[in-house]
Amino acid sequence: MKTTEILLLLLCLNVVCFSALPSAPATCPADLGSECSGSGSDEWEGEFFPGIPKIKYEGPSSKNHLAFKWYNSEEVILGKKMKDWLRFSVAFWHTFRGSGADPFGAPTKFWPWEDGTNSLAMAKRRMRANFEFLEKLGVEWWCFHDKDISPDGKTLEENNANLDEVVALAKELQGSKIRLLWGTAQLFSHPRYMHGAATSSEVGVYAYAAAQVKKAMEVTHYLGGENYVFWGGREGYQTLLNTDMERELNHLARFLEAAVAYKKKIGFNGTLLIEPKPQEPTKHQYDWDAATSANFLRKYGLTGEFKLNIECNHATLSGHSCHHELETARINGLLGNIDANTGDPQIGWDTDQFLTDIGEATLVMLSVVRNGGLAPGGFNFDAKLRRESIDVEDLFIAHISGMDTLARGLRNVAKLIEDGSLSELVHKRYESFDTEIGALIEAGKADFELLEKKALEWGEPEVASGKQELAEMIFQSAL
Ligand code: XUL
Ligand code: CO
Repeated sequence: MKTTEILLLLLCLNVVCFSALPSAPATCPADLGSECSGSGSDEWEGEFFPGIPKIKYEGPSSKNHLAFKWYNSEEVILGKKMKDWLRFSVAFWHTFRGSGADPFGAPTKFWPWEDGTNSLAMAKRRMRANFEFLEKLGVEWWCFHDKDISPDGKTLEENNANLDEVVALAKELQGSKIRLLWGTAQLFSHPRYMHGAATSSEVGVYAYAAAQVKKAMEVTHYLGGENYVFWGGREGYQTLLNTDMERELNHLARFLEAAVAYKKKIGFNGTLLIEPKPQEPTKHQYDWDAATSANFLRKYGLTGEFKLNIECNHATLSGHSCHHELETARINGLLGNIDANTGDPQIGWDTDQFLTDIGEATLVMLSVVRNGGLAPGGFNFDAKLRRESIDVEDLFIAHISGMDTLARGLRNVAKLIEDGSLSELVHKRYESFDTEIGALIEAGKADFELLEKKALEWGEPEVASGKQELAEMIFQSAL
């Protein structure tokens, strides 16, 4: 039996496994980590995606599944090119390391360019595949986790050397056309991070995490990255009985402070982003939602140094809509980037699916337009193919569909703005405040004595209809 088959079998003994393994070609999925080793060449004969053309815009009537129906990159909508509103990015981890494994099943995806190893040569070949994918899809941005683009060595020094080698190739492949939206350090899968990284009870782990983030920030800067992301991973608790929450939050704040200082030291001008998520894998994460994260930044004096990366699936896990989270971030001046994905209404975990709901996409774009765009942030497709989608072309179809959905959302926002009746309805709803007394309230100049005087003078107030169904009707007519 080959090493990879033994590894897959072991994986299946640990979890309930339903797949027929022996027929699967040898491969080494991302989550098997450095157990897979091997040597080979990073070269690859011909194209990684033969038969897939450069994806073009063909318009809404096209039946070609390898064409855009709504996303027309150069078309100007609301004063900006679509590509500048949308700034799409491919997430390396899902698209190139996603194996299709889930808590009950082994990997299902075996891409032709994978040789079954987690070697440096394989990492470089995979990077070449990434850039061909971006070029054919017409996406100008990409995002990575350090651990997904390069294999670990035996020591921190070896890890860093491997990362340098892969990043040097990525820099060459980026050329002048492709840019890095953001980089991040993956501080959650290695066993050392079982208690968290910056919130670990072990000072050695805190230091190791700092060293890993330091390096990830350096390579993000080297690649011209526009942002750097912190996602908690295991920052949080399973039970407060064994957790000193106050101490952990302080450690986290000190860690982020050190990241700000290091960013300045190396001259990295990118935005630092925090990505809220309520739980998973820990029961409670400290960056629960946008409001919690904003308050954390305020309490620890970090406002001004960080923005938020709002992920739609994380929003719904926290019990909010994506639109709510985007608006909360926006009105706090914190909307930096969007991890564009969606969950499944019946499955209560982070399924990271491509967003295909036109209504939701329209609400997302409403916030983005109100924000004047996202730059230097963008839309990172933190989304993966479903376990059952195993053809190479599915990678293209999924991204095309996600891009078209958001493009359609943008077009709908333009329709709503042009029509004007929704904003008129909202404006009308608050018009009782467009008065002398309303202006005093909004300026903070109406004290309780004055308001009591008015209440006595006016008597029982008249209350108008909220027009909720009318708002929904106007919204629906734009979709
Ligand atoms: C996890 C998640 C991550 C971050 C980057 O839920 O969203 O992929 O976006 O670490
Ligand atoms: Co994310």
